Amino acid sequence: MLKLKVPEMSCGHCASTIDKAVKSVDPEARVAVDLASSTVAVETGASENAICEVIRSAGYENEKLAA
Ligand SMILES: [Cu+2]
Repeated sequence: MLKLKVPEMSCGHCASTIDKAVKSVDPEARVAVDLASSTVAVETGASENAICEVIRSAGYENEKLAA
């Protein structure tokens, strides 16, 4: 499981933008957004870098956390 810190994520709209971005890379991905801690957990078969990149392209800087 990939865990990301996404500091600028602040509401449900951000969460759904990030969810869609991840699913554009891997439609089967499981995405769990926790707004309270500004973290996103992703279960995916895609590469971690691809997920980080697509979230960044959607406008959200992010940083990988230790799993
Ligand atoms: Cu938002």
